[in-house]
Amino acid sequence: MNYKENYYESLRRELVAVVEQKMSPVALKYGYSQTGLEEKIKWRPVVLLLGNYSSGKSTLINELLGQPVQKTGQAPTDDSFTVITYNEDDEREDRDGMVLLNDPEFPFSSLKKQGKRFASHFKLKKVKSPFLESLALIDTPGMLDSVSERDRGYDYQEVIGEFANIADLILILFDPHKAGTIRETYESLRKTIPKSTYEDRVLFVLNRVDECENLNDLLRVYGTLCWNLSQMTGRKDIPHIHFTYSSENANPPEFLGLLQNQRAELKQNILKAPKHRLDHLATYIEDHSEKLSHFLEAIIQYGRKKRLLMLQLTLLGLLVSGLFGGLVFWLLSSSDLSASLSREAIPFLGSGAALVSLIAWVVVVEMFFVKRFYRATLADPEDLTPLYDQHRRDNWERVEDRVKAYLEKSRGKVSLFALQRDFRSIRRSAKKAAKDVRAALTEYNGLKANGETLVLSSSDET
Ligand SMILES: Nc1nc2c(ncn2[C@@H]2O[C@H](COP(=O)(O)OP(=O)(O)OP(=O)(O)O)[C@@H](O)[C@H]2O)c(=O)[nH]1
Ligand SMILES: [Mg+2]
Repeated sequence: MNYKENYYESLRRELVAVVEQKMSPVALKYGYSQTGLEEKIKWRPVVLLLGNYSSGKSTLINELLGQPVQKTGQAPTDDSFTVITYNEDDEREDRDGMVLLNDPEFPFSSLKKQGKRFASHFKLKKVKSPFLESLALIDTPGMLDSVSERDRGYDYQEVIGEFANIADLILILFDPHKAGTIRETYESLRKTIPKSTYEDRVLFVLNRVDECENLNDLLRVYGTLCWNLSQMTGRKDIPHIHFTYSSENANPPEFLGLLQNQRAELKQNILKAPKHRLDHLATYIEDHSEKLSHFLEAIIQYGRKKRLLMLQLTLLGLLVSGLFGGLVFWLLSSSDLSASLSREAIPFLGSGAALVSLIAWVVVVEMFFVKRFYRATLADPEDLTPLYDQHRRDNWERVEDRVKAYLEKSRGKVSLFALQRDFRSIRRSAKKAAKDVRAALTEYNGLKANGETLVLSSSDET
């Protein structure tokens, strides 16, 4: 390993350690996540290929690997998610979904909740190919507009979201016949990938352009794709789109001479996936620390509101029971009974009445209002958090259900002290990690790639 690779590796380990030691324990404790947050980021760099059926995902993968690993064909060919990773041995090794989901070496355990149907559509192929030396590829079933989630037997959008979280680079392939009909895929990406990294992590590819009859046809397809993309993204600016076609076609139409096949450039970009890993890790920490803080903040707010409500009710209860005790005292002193009672008995009975009414108040009235508050909060948890900008609204959308689930599970009994301590610890470690990582990334990017030479900063030179 040269200096730069060493630097990369130690930085990567450091980031995974921050997630594992600081964030995961809190995330698991409160049910923010069911599996350790580090699980998704500790494996090798991952490139995810998405797109319509027959858009050429598997053909591209075979081309990258230099061998026919994936089945290809004109009709919808593959309904499985296939992870393709490096094998030391020449002989290919395959694993089925169940094994893959349960093996802690891999980052897929959070997909276990998708059930057996998903497991039977999930597999791993270990292939000896130089292309896979520093990354893994994930081939996905083509999008079919006619297939509903029920037909699939698992939640396709959620699965795509989980893979997108793991992936360092995502390719979305279109073809001229179905340019831009992948709203479902797009929606799950939008929900899972932080906006700030979207542009760096997603590559759009218009594939099979050799099937356009002429330049006019290609421009028409490009126009349709741009229109559909802007409809999906809600943005007017169009992302860079790679025009590519398979090298299988030895006789591309003449007009393509005007247009460079960006296949080679695309391959180079895919090979850069490991470079995205550090950025992905830094963003992963920032994103989860923001969401985890928002999650804890909402539960803390619940605890505070409940404490205030109980305090107000207790004060009111003291007042009511005091008045009631006073009333009993006054009634007893002014009634005929006062003669038959000893002098100490009347205040004693008055205080007793006050105490009993206070207990009754706490048990009946206070509990009634606290339960009502609990139910009202579950019905509308948005009251727990100020949503003053779109960023917070987006984050809230991702954590709201988890906040509800925690409140339901704990039946609204939360420990403010522990929550506040954990909240502070997450803020502190994430802030420090994010700052250190950004500084380290700048330094890393300044290092020369060739061997052990590095650009010295002025402080290093002295
Ligand atoms: N002309 C042309 N044909 C292509 C190109 N890429 C793929 N094909 C053909 O298109 C068909 C579909 O390709 P696949 O690679 O199977 O597509 P896919 O996206 O994996 O499809 P599913 O697995 O069904 O989702 C195959 O017959 C390929 O030979 C291309 O660039 N140009
Ligand atoms: Mg395929």
